[in-house]
Amino acid sequence: MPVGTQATVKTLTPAQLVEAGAQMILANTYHLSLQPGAEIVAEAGGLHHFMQWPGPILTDSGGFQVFSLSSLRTIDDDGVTFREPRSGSLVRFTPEYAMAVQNALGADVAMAFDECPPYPAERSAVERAVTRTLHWFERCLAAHRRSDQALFGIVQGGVWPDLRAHCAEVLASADLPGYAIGGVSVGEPGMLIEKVVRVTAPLLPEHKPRYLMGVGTFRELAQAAAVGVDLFDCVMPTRVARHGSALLINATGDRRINLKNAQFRRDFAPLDTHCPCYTCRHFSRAYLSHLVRSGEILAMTLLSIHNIATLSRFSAELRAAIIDGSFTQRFAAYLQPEAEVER
Ligand code: PRF
Ligand code: ZN
Repeated sequence: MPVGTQATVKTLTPAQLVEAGAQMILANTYHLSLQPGAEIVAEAGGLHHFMQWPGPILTDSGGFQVFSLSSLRTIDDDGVTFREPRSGSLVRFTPEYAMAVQNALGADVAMAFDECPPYPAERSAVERAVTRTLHWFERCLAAHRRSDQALFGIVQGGVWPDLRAHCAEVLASADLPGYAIGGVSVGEPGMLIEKVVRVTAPLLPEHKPRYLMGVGTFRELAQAAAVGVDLFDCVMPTRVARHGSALLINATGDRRINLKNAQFRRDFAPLDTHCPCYTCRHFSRAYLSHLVRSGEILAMTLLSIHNIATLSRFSAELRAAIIDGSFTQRFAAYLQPEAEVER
């Protein structure tokens, strides 16, 4: 899922997103509850209609954003109070409020309101976060009002396998339509991300979607898919695009190029000769380099199209390789520890 925090995947129209191969997008309860507010989106007929996105939408619950974006937050067993950066006013998020907002936004998938501890964190703090996340999950379930909206639970537990197992077991007993692995990619080294996902994914029901939140790179996607993760969201492809970088991938691995680099000023080849995206069908690296150097908005759009197309194609290749049995062989380079591949 490309990330459309503010009910827009930055710089792209829905038509451009569809053409780039995006199937489902993510939007944020935290941001949309502050601006324009859930009532306005509901009055517009819901998020799909408001933003004119034809495919499925998932809204994150705001739990993670409250913890990562707000200053002066205080957390108690009932919810979180924080200072809203724009107005400076105090805002309160509870599981009931997060569900009311998500019900009003009307995405296809709503996420439970969770507590995502940072890394590193004391084990006792992570234990408390798991207990809270599970209590809050029960309250989300009770407050959820829409039969046309799936509610996914979120597994927390930091880097402790027993806490992950406990959280996963309690959530799995609720027989939900889907499950997420939260609390990873919060500053820990790549090896730990892989390990936490490897121990957590198999604890979640095999026939329900497993969603790894806020991940990731090609390597992280391949490693997580290898242990049974189905769904991802990440700002990386669109964020690096807005900073002038393109993602490139071939049989031997992936890399990032920054179009500001002098070597591209007279490079009249497309970003990737094998990429069928709109950007690669029409424009040269030299033109993109010129747009980036000139600070033109079109650079962000064209690079975002290519980066989303590239990650969409990579996801499609992961799916195809799972189905035809070639996964382990085809993605071998990504399934080894990073140091061995990059040397
Ligand atoms: N919880 C929620 N959203 C998230 C995360 C989480 O733990 C993460 C962690 N990578 C990203 N987005 N609700
Ligand atoms: Zn392309």
